Amino acid sequence: MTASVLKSRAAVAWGAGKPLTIETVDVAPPKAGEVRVRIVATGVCHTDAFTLSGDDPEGIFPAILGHEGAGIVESVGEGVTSVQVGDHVIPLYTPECGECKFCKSGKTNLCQKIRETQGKGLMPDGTTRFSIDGQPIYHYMGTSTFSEYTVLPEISLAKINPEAPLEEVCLLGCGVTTGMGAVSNTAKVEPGDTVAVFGLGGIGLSVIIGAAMAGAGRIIAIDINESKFELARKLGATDCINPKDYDKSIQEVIVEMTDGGVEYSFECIGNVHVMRSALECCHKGWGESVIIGVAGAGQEISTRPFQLVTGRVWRGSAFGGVKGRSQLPEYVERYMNGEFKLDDFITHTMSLDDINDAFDLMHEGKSIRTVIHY
Ligand code: NAD
Ligand code: AHE
Ligand code: ZN
Ligand code: ZN
Repeated sequence: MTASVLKSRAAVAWGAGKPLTIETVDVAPPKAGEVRVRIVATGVCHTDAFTLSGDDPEGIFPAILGHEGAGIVESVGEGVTSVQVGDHVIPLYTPECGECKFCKSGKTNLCQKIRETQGKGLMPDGTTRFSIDGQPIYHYMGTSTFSEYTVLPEISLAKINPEAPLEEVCLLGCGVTTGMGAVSNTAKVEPGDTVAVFGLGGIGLSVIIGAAMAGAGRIIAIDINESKFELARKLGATDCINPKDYDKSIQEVIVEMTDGGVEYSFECIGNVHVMRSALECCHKGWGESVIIGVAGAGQEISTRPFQLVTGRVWRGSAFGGVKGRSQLPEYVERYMNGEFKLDDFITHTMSLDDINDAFDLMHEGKSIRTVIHY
């Protein structure tokens, strides 16, 4: 049966700094190579707030934000073969085409097949599938999970175990995979290593899970909001420290605590000053710092080049280095096998109508993840 335009409830971001409003949006049928998905649940990640704030150089409005979702295929466009109606899927903001230079390199998960149009809020053919009374509404990160129905390229979907609870595994669409993957794929933490984690939101706490799984000997968790410490300890942090408790720099504190610095540090905030601290708390000669946090337009990192000359390494990680179509289903299986939990992260659940509260809770430091149920 040929798909037709669907009415969908969606949270629309009309401009930087403005609250989202719930609208009925027209969602066009999927074109060739595209898939329309009914989103069952979506997390709210700090990156959604970052873009809504106006700090994202790629921010474009009006748009439907959201990139940490899970859902069920509603209809498929011509030529789609890898998923069918009824399949359970996780949308991927980092697609995997398998044929571009990046996919073939074996060195990165950053498929570039549709990156240009995705960054402009458009589908690969340069148009949008969302509209209100004929006015186009832009896509976001190729996913737009703050809509009950969304359209994605086939290469932007990971097909997952239909037994997996979508209200939980949606968190594997960004936060938890990003943190765990940064430990195993980007840093490659080894048993006995000392690790420092800056920022204990959904990302930093997932780094802690990954570091504990990797057998890190010491996991130092750093945040200015001490209410995050309890869960950090539960997940495996051995030391929890608040930079505000010291009259010297946090990097000096960590270097003293660790007899010269950590093997690996992770910046999970998006603060360029903390990125410097994260690099400089690394051990001379071999310490590596992984930037995960996303910083606003115009912001730049700095350190003395001597820090790098003397063997520290600065790296970055997007979606934990995970190739979504070939590797994300395995994360779902590992979750289903009880290797790690997701419910610890879900501090709040709510309906789409209340989505602005999810952003407030995040800004107030009261949530780890809010999951929106449709
Ligand atoms: P969050 O808001 O839930 O958590 C951020 C944490 O940092 C909070 O606990 C906050 O108290 C803490 N913090 C803020 N300022 C601090 C400071 N100066 N010192 C110490 N702690 C401080 O955010 P999140 O959803 O966990 O996302 C974290 C960052 O990761 C964001 O920048 C987000 O955009 C980015 N991110 C990147 C990727 C990627 O693929 N690279 C994926 C997801 C999120
Ligand atoms: N649009 C921003 C870049 C934002 C960014 O770095 N996004 C991460 C994912 S954050 C998920 O919560 C990412 O995957 N980056 C790789 C990419 O290709 O965007 C900007 O600064 O322009
Ligand atoms: Zn995210
Ligand atoms: Zn590719």
